[in-house]
Amino acid sequence: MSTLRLLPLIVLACSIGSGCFGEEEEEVEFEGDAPGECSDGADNDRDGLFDCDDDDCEGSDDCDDPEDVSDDDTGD
Ligand SMILES: [Ca+2]
Ligand SMILES: [Ca+2]
Ligand SMILES: [Ca+2]
Repeated sequence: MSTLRLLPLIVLACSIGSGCFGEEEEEVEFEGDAPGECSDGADNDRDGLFDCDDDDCEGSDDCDDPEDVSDDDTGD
């Protein structure tokens, strides 16, 4: 049995299965996976959404106010 004969099969399996040619799985980054990322003004996971606009920052300390109460006219 020749290894050469198997080579096309291996290449085929690699192209289908993805990841044979150094395609290392990158760590999935998301906004807010590190402290301060939800308020650093950067799109940390490069999905087009910045800081509190990113769903990933939902519920973080930096985005704690779900309702914007800027029109609070209680004026005590
Ligand atoms: Ca950010
Ligand atoms: Ca983002
Ligand atoms: Ca995101």
